[in-house]
Amino acid sequence: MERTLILLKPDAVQRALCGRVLTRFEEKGLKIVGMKLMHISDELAARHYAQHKERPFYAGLVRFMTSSPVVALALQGNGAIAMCRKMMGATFGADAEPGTIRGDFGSSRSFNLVHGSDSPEAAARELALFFPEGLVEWDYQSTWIYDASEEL
Ligand code: 3AN
Repeated sequence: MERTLILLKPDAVQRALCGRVLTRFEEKGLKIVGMKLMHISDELAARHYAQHKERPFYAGLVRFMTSSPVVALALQGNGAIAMCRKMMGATFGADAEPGTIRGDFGSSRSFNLVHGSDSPEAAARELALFFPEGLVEWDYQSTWIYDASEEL
């Protein structure tokens, strides 16, 4: 089982697309083991994007990511990291294939709706940054479908 950090970025939240994007991940079979709406501080953005510090787009990227709330998600599943990256599509919507999240919902060349960890090392680092309190352990139970609450 792998876990990955997904961020629904400020443009996804402002465009009221959180539910639709989250639905795609849930329908694919990924399990939510962490979820919260939060403002990213300048310090957290700097730590999260440390590897891009020297890139020309860094300042704009940090400004964008701290401008409005994001939804931080920890998703779990077999091959979750690569699967989520595939579902996200190419970096910007204008280039992303139809059928991917960025390809279907985005046409910008700077806003791109979602972040997903790109390796097991990045996932471990990023999950610790966004969920220092830890993740939620739980199992799917069919009793919730059949309203057998007295058996819980
Ligand atoms: P991805 O999110 O597809 O893994 P990376 O890792 O190349 O993309 O870049 C990390 C983030 O930096 C991207 N999600 C994007 O928000 C931002 N970014 C990358 N390239 C550019 C660029 N040329 N202009 C503005 N932002 C960029």
